[in-house]
Amino acid sequence: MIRKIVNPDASTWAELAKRPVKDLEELESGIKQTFKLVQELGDEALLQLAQKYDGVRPAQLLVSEEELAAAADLIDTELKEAILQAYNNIRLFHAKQAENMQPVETMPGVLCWRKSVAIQKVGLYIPGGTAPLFSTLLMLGVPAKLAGCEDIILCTPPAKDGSIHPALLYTANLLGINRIVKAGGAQAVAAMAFGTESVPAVSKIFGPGNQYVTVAKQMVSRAGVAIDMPAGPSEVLVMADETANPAFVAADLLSQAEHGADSQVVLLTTSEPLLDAVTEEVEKQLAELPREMFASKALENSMAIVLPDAAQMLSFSNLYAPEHLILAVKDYESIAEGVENAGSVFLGNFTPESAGDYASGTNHTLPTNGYARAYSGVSLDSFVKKITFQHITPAGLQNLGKTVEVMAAAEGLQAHKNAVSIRLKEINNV
Ligand code: HSO
Ligand code: ZN
Repeated sequence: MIRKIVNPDASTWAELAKRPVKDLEELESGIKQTFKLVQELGDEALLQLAQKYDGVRPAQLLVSEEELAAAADLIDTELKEAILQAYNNIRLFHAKQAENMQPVETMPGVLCWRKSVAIQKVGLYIPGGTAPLFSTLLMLGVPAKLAGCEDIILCTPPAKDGSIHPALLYTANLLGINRIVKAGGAQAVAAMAFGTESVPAVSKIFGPGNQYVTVAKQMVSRAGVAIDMPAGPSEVLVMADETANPAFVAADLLSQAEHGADSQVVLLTTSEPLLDAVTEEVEKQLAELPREMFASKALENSMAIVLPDAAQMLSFSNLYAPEHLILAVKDYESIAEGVENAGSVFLGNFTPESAGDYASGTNHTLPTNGYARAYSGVSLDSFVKKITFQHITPAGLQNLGKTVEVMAAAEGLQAHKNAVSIRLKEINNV
């Protein structure tokens, strides 16, 4: 059960805010072998490794048009409608993120502007397993499409019978993503990074995965392929006072805990009676969960901390920098103003994290492991480069030139100075 800590001394906070460290380096040599195999054998390596790790050698590496077309009939209408609703909300929220910067005339005749240009080739990774994360495909596919990425490759491991979950295919169809590769693990990352006969090499790889996928992404990022962000186990921090509903809080903690045994769940509260009520609720609700095993493991390394007031809860949360922050407190609006480090914030008693995980519109690919101190979650920006442009007229160079000449000379960079002087001379001669 959750570890209870009452009024910890401030000197212990930094230790409490630490995530367990995992040494993943030993995985690297195995992953290097996988990379080598993919680089040498291309598609054939992916097929062999599917046999080895997924228990099936798919007849074809790519999902066929027939498989894609059949997906809609294999899932029920209710789910299709839900996916459509989520798609619309996520699309609305992400479309508004488009930036249209007007050119700025920094001095007369000196014009600067910036434009967002899509990353042409991107790779999306969706893990397989018991819970097919078609919601993650929405979170990555919607902004990729909105940004205008030309080539979108989706890699996901096949089930034992060689198929891909129809909800995932239905979602891909909706997004207009039709290059779907039946490959998972480090081999999928390698294929997207280096390219094979069927998988074009991409410039940026997105998506969650197990530790092999995570380490493989880190390794290709050292070789020049961009990745969305460093990934770690999912986490939630709930801040709750006496106005919180213990059953709601318990449900939120469990919704994060069920993701995996290594999920991080933290409760901060000013009210010990609330903490006791939440603990009771957690036990009750946990027993009913199909994924009880994962959730109870996650709770074992989680904590509930009692603090004297809301200001201290906020300070601790900012130190911890949670991926998800739920504010089940009376003054959630003013507390929200003070949030400095968090991936995504959920305000009030009726805003569960699940809403953001699936369908409210915000992205659920968020920084974990304290990276929220410096990183943002995935957004439209993640799929574009922002290129700056400038145009200077002869009059503009007359206005700006001296400044550049003086600075270049002071840095001892004569050729830089010359590039301006040579032009000014020409302007002054005509
Ligand atoms: N909470 C997860 C996202 C997710 N939840 C997907 C359900 N499906 C990580 O932010
Ligand atoms: Zn979730």
